Amino acid sequence: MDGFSVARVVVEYKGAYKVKNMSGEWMAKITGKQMFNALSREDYPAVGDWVAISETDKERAVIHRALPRRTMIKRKYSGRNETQIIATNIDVAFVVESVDRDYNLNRFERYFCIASDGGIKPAILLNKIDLISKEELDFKLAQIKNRFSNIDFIPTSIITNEGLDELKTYMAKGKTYCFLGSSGVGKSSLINKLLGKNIIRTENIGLRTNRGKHVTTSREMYFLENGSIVIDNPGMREVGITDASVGIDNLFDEITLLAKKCKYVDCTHIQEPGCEVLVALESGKLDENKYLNYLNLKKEAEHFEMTKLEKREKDRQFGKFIKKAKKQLKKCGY
Ligand SMILES: Nc1nc2c(ncn2[C@@H]2O[C@H](COP(=O)(O)OP(=O)(O)OP(=O)(O)O)[C@@H](O)[C@H]2O)c(=O)[nH]1
Ligand SMILES: [Mg+2]
Ligand SMILES: [Zn+2]
Repeated sequence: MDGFSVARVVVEYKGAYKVKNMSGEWMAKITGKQMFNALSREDYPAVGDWVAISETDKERAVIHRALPRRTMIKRKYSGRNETQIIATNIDVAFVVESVDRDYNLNRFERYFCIASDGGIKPAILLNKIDLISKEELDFKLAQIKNRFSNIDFIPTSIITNEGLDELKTYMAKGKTYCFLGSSGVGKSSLINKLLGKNIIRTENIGLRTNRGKHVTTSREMYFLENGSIVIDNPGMREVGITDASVGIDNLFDEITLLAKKCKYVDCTHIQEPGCEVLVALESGKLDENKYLNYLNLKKEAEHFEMTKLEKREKDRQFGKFIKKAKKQLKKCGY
C-alpha cells in the first residue's frame, strides 16, 4: 500500500468516518469501488480499524481499504439475520452492568460470548455500587466469582470513586478497551472519570423521556493520559449471538471439557445416557443456570448459522434462475 498513510477509525457516522493518526485527524469516506465490493456490513470500516488513507485536504481524506483485523466484536442485528461489527482491534471488552436494576448474570455471559468469539478478553465492571449495601454487594460479588471463576471484575462507583484507581491501573498503555452494556449503566460516566473531565454527555435515567432512550448515539474512541485507548458505545438492548460457537466453547470450557467424555460424539447434553454434562449437573458440580444459559446461547448460534445457510441456498437458487432466464432471452433473440 505504497503512497498511502495509515490511520485509525475513531468515530463512525452515517456514511462517514473520523480517522486519526500522529499527524492529524480527517473526516473520511470510503471509495466507490470499496462500496461496490462490499458484500456485507462486515466489509465496511468500523471503529478501531486501521485503514489506508489518502488526504484530499487538511480536513478530508479517502479510505482505500481496511487492514486485516486482529480481533473484533460483533453481534446479530436485532430482528435481522445480519452481523453488525461493534468495534475492532480490541484487547479487553469491559462489560458494564449497574447493580440496581440492570444486574443479570446471563447477560454477562452473553457479552462474554461475543467477546471471546472475536478473540477479545472480557472483564466485568460492576457499577453504581454506591446504591446498595455492603452486604448486598458482597452477595453479588460472591455470585460473580462463583459463576465466572476466571473473569476479572472491578466494582465501581462514580459517586464514591470506588474502583476507579484500580480500573486505571488495570488499563495498559497502547491497549484498546471497549465499554459494552445496556443504556444507563454508566459507560460514558466511567470514561469521563478516566479522562478526568466531562467530555462525554451523560444523563440521568429518570430524565430520559422514553424508557430505554440512549444518550450515547455513536461509537467513539478516546485517548487516556496513561496511553490507553477506550471506545464508548451506545447502550445495547439486545445482544444477539451470531455464529459464535467458538466463543461459546471457549467461555463454557467447563462444559466443553465434560462433553468430550460424553458417550456419544453428537451428544446434545439434554437427555442422552452416558452424558457427563448431565452427571455433573445432577451432582451439583455444574451450576444449573450456567447450564441452561449454555443451551440457550448454543441454540441461538445454531439458529443463526442455519438461517445463514438457508439464505445462501436461496441466493444460489436465485442466481441460477437469473442465469437460466438470461439464456432463455438470448435464445429468443433479445
Ligand atoms: N449512583 C450512581 N449513578 C451513576 C453511576 N455511574 C453513572 N451514574 C448515573 O447513571 C446515569 C447514566 O449514565 P451514563 O454514563 O449516561 O450511562 P451510559 O451507559 O453511557 O448510557 P448510554 O449512553 O445510553 O448507553 C447518569 O445519570 C449517571 O450520572 C454510579 O456509579 N453511581
Ligand atoms: Mg453513554
Ligand atoms: Zn453430553
